[in-house]
Amino acid sequence: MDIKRLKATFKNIFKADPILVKSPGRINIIGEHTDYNDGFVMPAAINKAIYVAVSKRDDNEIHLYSESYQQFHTCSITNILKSEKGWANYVLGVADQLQKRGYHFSGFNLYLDGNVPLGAGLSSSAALECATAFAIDHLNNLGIAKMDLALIAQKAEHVFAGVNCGVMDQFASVFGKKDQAVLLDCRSMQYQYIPLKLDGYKLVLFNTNVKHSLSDSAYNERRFQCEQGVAWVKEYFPDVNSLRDVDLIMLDEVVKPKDTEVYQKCRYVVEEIERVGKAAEKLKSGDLTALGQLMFATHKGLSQAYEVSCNELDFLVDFVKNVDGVLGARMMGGGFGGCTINIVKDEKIADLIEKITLSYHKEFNLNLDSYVVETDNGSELVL
Ligand code: GAF
Repeated sequence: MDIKRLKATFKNIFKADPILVKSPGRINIIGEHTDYNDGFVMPAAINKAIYVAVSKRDDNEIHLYSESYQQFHTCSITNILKSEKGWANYVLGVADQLQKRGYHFSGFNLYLDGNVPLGAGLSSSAALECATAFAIDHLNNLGIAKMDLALIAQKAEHVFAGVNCGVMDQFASVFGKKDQAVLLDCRSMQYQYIPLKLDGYKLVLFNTNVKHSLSDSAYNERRFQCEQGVAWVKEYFPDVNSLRDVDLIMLDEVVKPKDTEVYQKCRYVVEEIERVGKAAEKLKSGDLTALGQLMFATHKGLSQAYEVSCNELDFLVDFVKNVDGVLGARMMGGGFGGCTINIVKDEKIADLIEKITLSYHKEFNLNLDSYVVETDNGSELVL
């Protein structure tokens, strides 16, 4: 990202000097659809980020400009309402949440740019929310703890974007660390960094370039199905509060006879929570082959049981399954499009990209984008 150009463009538009905040997108090694079930996730921040340049205003107005959409949005800080411009809602939602929590801050100008591919499941929206929260906090000396910034950003997504997401994406964008994955317990919010030692291998993302329209509604529906399963189990096991507390025997006894669909969904989540624990051990001990197998197992669960995959994602995972030098692959994020994440041997990457791109185009008449990603630090001020 050209920082000089970014600051100059801001100055040109808003006639002021900004602070600049960078918040990264994220990958997730494993632990999908577990965060809103009080389970574990293992994301990492990546070297693709959203940048916001922000300055205070001395009136009570919020003035926003998005470089990608080439659009302005303006509103009063005393009446923050949802906008028809989707991108603006991620900023406004955060400002709204800060106000609801009693924080006082001035009007502001915000210029937004970045290199996280939009709609690719790399959490560009969470990155924008986190960057906004970080910038308002910093400009106004609000002293908000990092964990609260992530939680405020998550709540903004619920209220202004209408997606009842878990906390993984915002957490990763704030707490990511270069060369580390983060193992997060989404119940206690305790976390530990695990060195991402990939000696001789790299993480490669394949972007399907599709985002099927049911992604948001299906996400909320899955969340509801998980809650339904928990409610049924709770009738017999009152100490159960989430799928984190549920085991397969409980599911077999209580949920299976009631509804096979809900059973399948809950079963996937219970198994995936267990898989994350195993995956963390494998990563710590450097057993990338075993980690890769767990990733394939996650994909199978997401595709066949949780039913959040799509033909394009399944095609990409099937394609690499028997390719020499690929240890693991799976769809990543909410589903219905976006990217797959793959662990690929260095010297095999170029050849794989060439072949899979050709085949994907032949099959779907769509371009495939590939990113060899590096991990990076979470939200920070850029000087
Ligand atoms: C999306 C959500 F935003 C996350 O909270 C998480 O649930 C993920 O889908 C699925 O693991 O990225």
